[in-house]
Amino acid sequence: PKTHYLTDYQPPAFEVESLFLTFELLPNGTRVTNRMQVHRVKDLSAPLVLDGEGLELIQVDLDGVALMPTQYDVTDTQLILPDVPERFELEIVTEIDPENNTRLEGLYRTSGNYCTQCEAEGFRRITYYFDRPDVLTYFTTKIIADKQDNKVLLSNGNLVEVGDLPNDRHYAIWKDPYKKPCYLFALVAGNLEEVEDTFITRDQRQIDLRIYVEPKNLDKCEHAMESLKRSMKWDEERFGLVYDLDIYMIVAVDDFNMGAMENKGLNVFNSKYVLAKPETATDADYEGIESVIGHEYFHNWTGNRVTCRDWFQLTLKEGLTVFRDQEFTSDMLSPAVKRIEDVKRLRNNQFPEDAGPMSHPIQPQSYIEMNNFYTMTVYEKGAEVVRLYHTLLGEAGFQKGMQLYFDRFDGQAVTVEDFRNAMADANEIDLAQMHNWYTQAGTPTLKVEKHFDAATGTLTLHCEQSLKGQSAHAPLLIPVLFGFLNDDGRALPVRPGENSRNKVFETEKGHLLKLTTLSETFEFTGLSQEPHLSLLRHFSAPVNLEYAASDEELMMLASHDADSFVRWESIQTLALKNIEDNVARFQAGNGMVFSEHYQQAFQAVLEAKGLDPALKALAIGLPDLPYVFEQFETIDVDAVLQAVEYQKAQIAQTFSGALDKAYLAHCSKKAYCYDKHDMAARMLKNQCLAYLAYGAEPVVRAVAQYEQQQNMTDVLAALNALNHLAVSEREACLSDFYERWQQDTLVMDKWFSLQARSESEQALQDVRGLLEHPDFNYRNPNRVRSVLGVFGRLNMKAFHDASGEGYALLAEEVLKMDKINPQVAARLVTAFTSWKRFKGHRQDKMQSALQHIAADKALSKDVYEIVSKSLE
Ligand code: BAL
Ligand code: ZN
Repeated sequence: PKTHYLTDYQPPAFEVESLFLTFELLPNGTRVTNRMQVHRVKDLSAPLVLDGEGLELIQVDLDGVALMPTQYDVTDTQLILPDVPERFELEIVTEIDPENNTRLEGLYRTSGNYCTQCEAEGFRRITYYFDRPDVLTYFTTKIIADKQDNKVLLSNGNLVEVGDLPNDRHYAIWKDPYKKPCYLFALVAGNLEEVEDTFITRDQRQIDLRIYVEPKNLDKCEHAMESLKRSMKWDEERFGLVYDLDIYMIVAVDDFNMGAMENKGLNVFNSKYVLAKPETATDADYEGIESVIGHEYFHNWTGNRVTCRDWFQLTLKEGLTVFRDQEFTSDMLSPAVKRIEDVKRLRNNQFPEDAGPMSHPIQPQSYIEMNNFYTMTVYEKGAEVVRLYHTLLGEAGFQKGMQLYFDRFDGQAVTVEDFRNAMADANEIDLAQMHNWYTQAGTPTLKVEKHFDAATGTLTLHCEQSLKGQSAHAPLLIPVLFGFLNDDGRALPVRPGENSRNKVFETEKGHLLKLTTLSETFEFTGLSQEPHLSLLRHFSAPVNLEYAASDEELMMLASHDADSFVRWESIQTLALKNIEDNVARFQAGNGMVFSEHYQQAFQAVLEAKGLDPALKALAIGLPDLPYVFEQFETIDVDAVLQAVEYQKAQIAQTFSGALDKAYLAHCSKKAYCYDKHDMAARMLKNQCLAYLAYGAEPVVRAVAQYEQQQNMTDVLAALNALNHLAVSEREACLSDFYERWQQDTLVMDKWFSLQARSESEQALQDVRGLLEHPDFNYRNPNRVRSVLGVFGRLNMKAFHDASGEGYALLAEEVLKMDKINPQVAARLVTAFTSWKRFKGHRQDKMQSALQHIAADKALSKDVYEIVSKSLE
């Protein structure tokens, strides 16, 4: 397969003035007529090359004259017209088969309805076109379909005409007044029902809001609609950005590769991010819906109005829009909780990606299959890099930069450099060094050493940055938010010494130190005592911090620091130290210990007065396994799992009374409400419940909570608590759950995923059973992910079973899935990418599984790219 390089970018040779698409919808033979007005902008002799895949070409007309097949070339991926005039009209007729499109790229059918997914390169599966984001044009779309099965006919922009046709057919014409690249095109048709509402913009325009769903789901749209209205209001208030069409439509479909898609005026969503009611959706689902609805809405400006020049710029729109959705959630719920959740997400998912064979900078330099680069790195690390600008410039400076960005680039396809220059020019500062964050892969390590001279009251902080395996990397600009504390946790003054005045700043987020070189010393004076350091407050840069804090210091920070992130981080570090210690003990054949300091910090936080219960829940939770694994050069699965098991059991045993008390104190009979206080209470209660299930009476509370059936958050937490136990209560609850919810696809995904991640001895066998279950469906990505994705990513015990059977099972399923949906298969195979990190026989067996996949000669380029890079 071909590798694409950023350095090969060439501007397009042709411009499309307008595009008129006609779809005659039929499940197995949809006819697409594409009429475009084109003119040449450069390269007088260049042929016209259009992208197209999986299309049956019926006819090509140039300026109204049908071409003979000898006048063009058709390959598997292109239509080439060697000789075209400077300005011309081209009409291309193709036929496609939506019913058998299991890749879910281009036009396909889901639950009997038609829908599209074009990003990144799906439009070429609809018609021959310039499938690249820097060719923008005005789209008009005519949809013709059978009336009986397609009451609703939707596309981008405004509805301009509808009418009836012979043979019980009808049509609709949609015109989008904004120029767009084809990846933002969408079409939806079928028998969907709509929920309607309106939003009044700050300039008093009324926008029609519509959510389209299958009739059975009409009662689950309220939260999504409220989330949309909140997003629209927030973007006006915080970013000054107002919606620009008269209608905003969201369609929920069950079969979707991504979470959702920001097509202009017509978002298509994975139903998981639309449908919710308290009985069926958890707090995490509600929060996810609000955030994804926000994300897609925010793309209307950051992505659609200003788009990407090429796919190497993906983080331009995704990093920025994730940053915006993070800020939205933070403003709607709790900023402290949101920041910690985002850091956990980054560390559990992006850090391992960046330490493995698929590691890439937020602006990748090359790819084989673009879909493989919709990654945690481009999205989440990309958002962290946008956050760096925000930290450096402050809210007002950042907004000035955004304003200039839109003033300069509205309606254009641009680059990450354009964004950086707008930020720099608007604030009249030099941000050139930020470039290094875009071009270097890997999680940087920030090492800090302190030295205190009591005689002069001077503190020196020596800071060093490094990137693993890169001896001479270009230095990153690392903003470090920090504070000094005395023994009681009170803030001490920060007075930069002579050499540090221009590197230490007062910002709206607190004291900020700017590290711009590989190694630098910062001096602080006027200190009457040696301060404790609170470093990387708010997690101000996506780095691994190495600072040798003592247990006493960590305990003090966990109890007293002004910054919630540092408080959480300090207790997490104590937990991690305890786990690491026990891993070493296990490996040496010694008994494990339960750290006194961790116990004290745990108790202090659990019993702290006035602390947000959500922060308590996060603090007393153990670091997630992927992050624990990341701490080790070589991963000893057995030792880590034993150490974590031990830690949970010790917590349950030592704190059973306090956990039970906290559990009861946060139980409530109140009806479900999506409210941060109620959510916080549920979070703490359910964290306690999870620990109690490792104690002396594991099932009592969980079974009672399950039986109450108060809301899905609590029901699922109860099932989770029971999930690792080999007890009849677990089976009884799971089967009751199945009986209640077997008709609800999204709820059934939870039932599948619970079993796929069970720590029980039976798990491997259970996963085999789930794949044979009548409700398992290889064509539904959510269902596949809820079994195989969860198994490979979250079930460390069963996936890494010493027999190697977990690996063999996933390898076979990847091969099977690759023939159905390569994008989904490629995600599943990432469970193997870190194989070199594992110890001994596991490493060998993971390698064999990858080699087995690689031996398939018909692999998709999606899976091929990941497997081949992993085996290099
Ligand atoms: N653009 C792909 C889906 C998303 O990030 O919104
Ligand atoms: Zn996005």
